[in-house]
Amino acid sequence: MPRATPNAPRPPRRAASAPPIVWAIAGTDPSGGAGIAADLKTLQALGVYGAPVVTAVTAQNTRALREIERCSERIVRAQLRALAEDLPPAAVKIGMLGGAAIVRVVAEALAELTAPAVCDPVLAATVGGALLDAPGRAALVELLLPRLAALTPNAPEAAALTGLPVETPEEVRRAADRLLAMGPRAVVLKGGHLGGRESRDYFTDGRESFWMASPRLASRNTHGTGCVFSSALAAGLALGRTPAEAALWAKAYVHQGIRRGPALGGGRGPLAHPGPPRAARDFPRRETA
Ligand code: PXL
Repeated sequence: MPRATPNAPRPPRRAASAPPIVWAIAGTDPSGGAGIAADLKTLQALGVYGAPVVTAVTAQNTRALREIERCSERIVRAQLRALAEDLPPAAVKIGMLGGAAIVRVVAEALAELTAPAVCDPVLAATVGGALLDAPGRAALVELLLPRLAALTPNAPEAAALTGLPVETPEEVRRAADRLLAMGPRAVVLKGGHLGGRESRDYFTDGRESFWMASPRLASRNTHGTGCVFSSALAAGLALGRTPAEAALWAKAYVHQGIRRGPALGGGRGPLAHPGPPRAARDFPRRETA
């Protein structure tokens, strides 16, 4: 045997066993707090492989949203086809879509898949500014909701999609039931915008309904909580958790992220992404509804 020379390439290491793939279909946010960067950090931290499909580019920071440029249908369709041919997903996360044309392209791609899809019906940015126009909203209701494993609106999004008021616990339940009747197999209506000492989210899949309650944290670091929650839920589904288990895990991940968020920027800062939640205090209390 010849002696190994110092510069000889090392023999290849055995590939690690393949993690489940999650497609993240969303817009970009250069602050890294929200959008597709937040999705990828979340997916990585939770042990799945994130494949990013960009639908729009935004210019924003922790203080304000400045500009949006939507991708063409053509390039979004091409990204989805490239993934479909080579990297089939175990779950799909859908965030900002921008307009009806891209909603249609994404709905067509979902029709070819069996993997569960989670949609965060992104209508506005954390720092203000519309991220989906009115025709896009109508297309989302008509084409996308019926194809989803889970829909994860916050209270203003649930109100916009149903036309119902969403403020009291009873209104939250009624709006979630209405959304469930619009097609998704589960709805998590997030109560982060509703105020109160606790942040209370409502889960229903028509068979099982419960509240997920966590103490509200006094923090500015809530940029992209919607993106992070829906990505964590998709990661849970990709790893074989039920939608209810995945929702509880996702809320724990967001709570941990806000609690440990780095102090960055002068406005709404990003969450931390230190890995799967483990501390008992990050897990929500589950209350049967
Ligand atoms: O969290 C919703 C969201 C989705 N996508 C982009 C965003 C935001 C919120 O700020 O900026 C690009």
